[in-house]
Amino acid sequence: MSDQYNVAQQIYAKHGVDTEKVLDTLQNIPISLHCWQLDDLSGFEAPERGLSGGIAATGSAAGKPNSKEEYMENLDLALSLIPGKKKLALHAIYLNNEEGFVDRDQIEPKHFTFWVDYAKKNNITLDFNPTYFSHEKAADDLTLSHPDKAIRDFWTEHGKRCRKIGEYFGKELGEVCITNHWIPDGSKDYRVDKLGPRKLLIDSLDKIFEEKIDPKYNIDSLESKLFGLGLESYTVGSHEFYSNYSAIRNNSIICMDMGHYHPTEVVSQKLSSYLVFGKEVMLHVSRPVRWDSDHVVIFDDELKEVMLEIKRANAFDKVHIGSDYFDASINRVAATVIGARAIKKAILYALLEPTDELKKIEESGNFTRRLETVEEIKMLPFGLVWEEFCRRNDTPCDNWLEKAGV
Ligand code: RNT
Ligand code: ZN
Repeated sequence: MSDQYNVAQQIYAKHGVDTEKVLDTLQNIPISLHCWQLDDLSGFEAPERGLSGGIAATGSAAGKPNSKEEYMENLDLALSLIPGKKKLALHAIYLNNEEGFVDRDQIEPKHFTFWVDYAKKNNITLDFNPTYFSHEKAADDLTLSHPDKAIRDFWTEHGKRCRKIGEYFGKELGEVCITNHWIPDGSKDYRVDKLGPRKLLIDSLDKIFEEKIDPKYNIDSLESKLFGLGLESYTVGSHEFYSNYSAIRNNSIICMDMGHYHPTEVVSQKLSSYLVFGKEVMLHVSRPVRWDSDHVVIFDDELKEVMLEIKRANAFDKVHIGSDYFDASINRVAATVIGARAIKKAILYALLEPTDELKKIEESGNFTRRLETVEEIKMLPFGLVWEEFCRRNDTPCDNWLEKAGV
């Protein structure tokens, strides 16, 4: 234990915060690291195939992995630089198809056994994402809501199979897998019939979720979006659509991506409206910049605010925290690590908040005092506790870029 940490411990104790308890709690809150920042979402299915569906990884930094082996080495390195508990969020295109091409409606757990082995070896667990894009059957940017039944059936089959893979991960690894469904479906320009595609989407989702799967092993989340690149005018799977679908059907939870709302609309303000109903929520921690939804996450105000909301609601067991960003303009391993560390820092920051003290002031009705206290506690020595966390996890706390040879 460093002297500096001891000082921080005493300062926080004066505010009624036990830093030892906080460090224990932080240790066990997993973040689900997305696998796709490391290779611009190329995957192993057909890496030469470009991205579709209104998402893009832009930039030309060197170091994109040239093989699966290189990819796995980079993943090892990234994981070693992120302190604390981790899950890994896979996409369906990161399958093993070394024995021949396997289409999305054909994937099975056996194409992912190497990930289960990897997870066991690295003491992590897994989440999953169907890949409803970057495929010739998604060329119209319509999948589960496509007017052509054959195309809808293809993607419905993909969704069903992904849930079974999620169940397999959950059984093998002893921790629930969140299978997160995001579809690109939308329209670039003015859409007249906005109801029709949503009816088709309801129907496809009902089919995907027909089979009950034990939520001990797999939970499905539905990720909404405001708009995609080239799909600016209409998104079938909007926030309102999925909120209603999951509440009415009670067969899934919502995934809120922090980059998927209007610029002045923030996830931190929405969370409590789900938590108050006892709902679980999946989070995609991302960073919107103007029209882009996927910049590398940094330790900014909204990230802190989101974690504070979870902490104040005592809901770290209800909110599944995953990352989601892609940037090809900087080193990809470093980008992965910078974002993940920012998320962990924000969780720590939230856990260290003297929430009881603040709530008491609020209840007293002294709002001047409330604002003053909120401002002053921002100066508490949170960084010293972060250093201690990194130290206890044998992870560098500064200059890790050089230390790791990134
Ligand atoms: C896209 C969604 C989605 C994707 C991943 C790759 O806007 O955020 O989560 O980023 O599925
Ligand atoms: Zn997302």
